[in-house]
Amino acid sequence: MTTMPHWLSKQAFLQPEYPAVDFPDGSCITFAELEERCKRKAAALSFHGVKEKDHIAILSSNRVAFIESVFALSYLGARAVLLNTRLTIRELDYQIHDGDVKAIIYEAAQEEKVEALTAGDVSPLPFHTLTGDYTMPEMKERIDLEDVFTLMYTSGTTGAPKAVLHTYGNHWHSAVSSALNLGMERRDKWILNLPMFHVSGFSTLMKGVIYGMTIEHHARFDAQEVVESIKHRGATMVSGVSVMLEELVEVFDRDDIPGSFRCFLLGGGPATEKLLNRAASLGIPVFQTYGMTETTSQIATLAPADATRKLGSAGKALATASLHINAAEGEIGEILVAGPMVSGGYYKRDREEGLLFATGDMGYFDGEGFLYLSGRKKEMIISGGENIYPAEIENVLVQVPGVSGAAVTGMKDEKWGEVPAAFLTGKDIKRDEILQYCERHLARYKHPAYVYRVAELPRNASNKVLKYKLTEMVKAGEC
Ligand code: S0N
Ligand code: AMP
Ligand code: MG
Repeated sequence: MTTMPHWLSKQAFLQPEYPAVDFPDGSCITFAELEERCKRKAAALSFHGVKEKDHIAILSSNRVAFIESVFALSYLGARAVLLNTRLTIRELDYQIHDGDVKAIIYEAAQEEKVEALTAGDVSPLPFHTLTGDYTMPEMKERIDLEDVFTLMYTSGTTGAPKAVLHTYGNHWHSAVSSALNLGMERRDKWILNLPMFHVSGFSTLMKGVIYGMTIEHHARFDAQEVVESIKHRGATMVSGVSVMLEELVEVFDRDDIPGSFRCFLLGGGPATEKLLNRAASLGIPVFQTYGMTETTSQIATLAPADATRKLGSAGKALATASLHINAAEGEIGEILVAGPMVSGGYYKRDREEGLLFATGDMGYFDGEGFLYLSGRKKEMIISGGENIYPAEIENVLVQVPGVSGAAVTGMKDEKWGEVPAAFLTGKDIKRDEILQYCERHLARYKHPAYVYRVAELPRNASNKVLKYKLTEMVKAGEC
């Protein structure tokens, strides 16, 4: 057991008056205020019956109440199950049920969905019920690195979502290893505009309290707002996915940008060379990174110093991590990873044997040990940084009356990088009806952008659908 003082209480003690969270309107919350607010929320949650080890869901876009809830849960030793606000009621029901969620904390905008949930006995806790004065319960002032802190859902090849378990140790080592790689400067300020329900946004929040660094909270991504923060409010770092950087290069004026802006951490999916070159020509200090929910964000990162020489590489493993390729030297193989930030496994699923985690991503090392990603072994589509598993969509599509067979694959997309395309067999297939059905069952970003009716699905000898053939059929104008 390795314990340490609670990260937030520690910063509130060390630098009570220092801004923990800044806002674009110039207001801020100090570390002392944030600690106070989180403990008040912990008292409210305790009043509502939340106890140590309980699984409590949070369904919210980026908000201060989200941040408060996260640390309130930690002060009670409860675990946060982070839910994607874009999901439908059915998708949420699945995760809430699978995650053994006891109560759900949510923002007003999610009320309709929460009221329609059918999964078990889940207490609804809208943010507005968690204010007020309640008796302070005993707070967990020490963090045990082995305790589970968060659960975040990702899908698998079968289409059934599973919860990645993150311990405090995973988050701690992720933040510390990132700092060993990117360095830390006294006045660093990291813009938080990626969703906190993803590890991309959540890890920025962790860095804030672990480093004692200010985060600038943005309710959502807005390229102009990012530029304003860098130009006028001293933001030095920001994380984003490709589609965000694409927008940023459109509004970015290199002459206006102060030297204090030192990092755009680009992750969550591939980036085109065109985008990387454009960003480099504008002087945007892009650090390309490779990471996933299971690795609690970054596990490898490329510094701008190497960015031109190693264009497109995801760099080298962070100090505490290691990367391996399951193939002969220099050849493409599956990327295997290890390190203290790598999750120990999924909730209620058997732990994989062995030290290395098989990522399902394919890649190779160049002669100097730089990692290049070259595709995926797992069938996954990444649309604007959101992962989509074809099986999940296929399982829904075959339920539509008239559809006898369904196969989904990713197609290149100018804006989102990739989007799902559905290939269906059956009679009387109407695109509108398909999409209407999807509306109830799948988050919008999972809806097929293209629906093709085909006479039959191309299969191999063992009856597996040959997805690459589907793309070829489209290119050849055969569907
Ligand atoms: C790109 C974002 C911001 C777009 O969202 P926006 O503009 O807010 O959309 P809305 O106004 O809500 O909706 C407008 C219409 O667009 C559709 N839509 C929205 N998003 C998508 C999407 N991704 N794909 C397809 N369509 C989308 C809406 O449905 C709506 O359409 P209609 O009107 O028809 O309903 C947003 O998508 C976003 O925030 N993306 C990023 C998500 C993310 O964080 N992904 C990363 C997940 N991975 C990880 O967490 C691990 C990697 C990691 O940690 C990391 C990642 C990046 C950088 C650093 C790190 C790190 O290691 O630290
Ligand atoms: P998530 O499960 O949402 O954390 O997404 C992680 C996945 O995004 C990885 O398994 C990769 O497939 C993909 N990914 C992350 N970083 C990169 C990168 N630098 N280049 C290409 N794909 C990436
Ligand atoms: Mg938008």
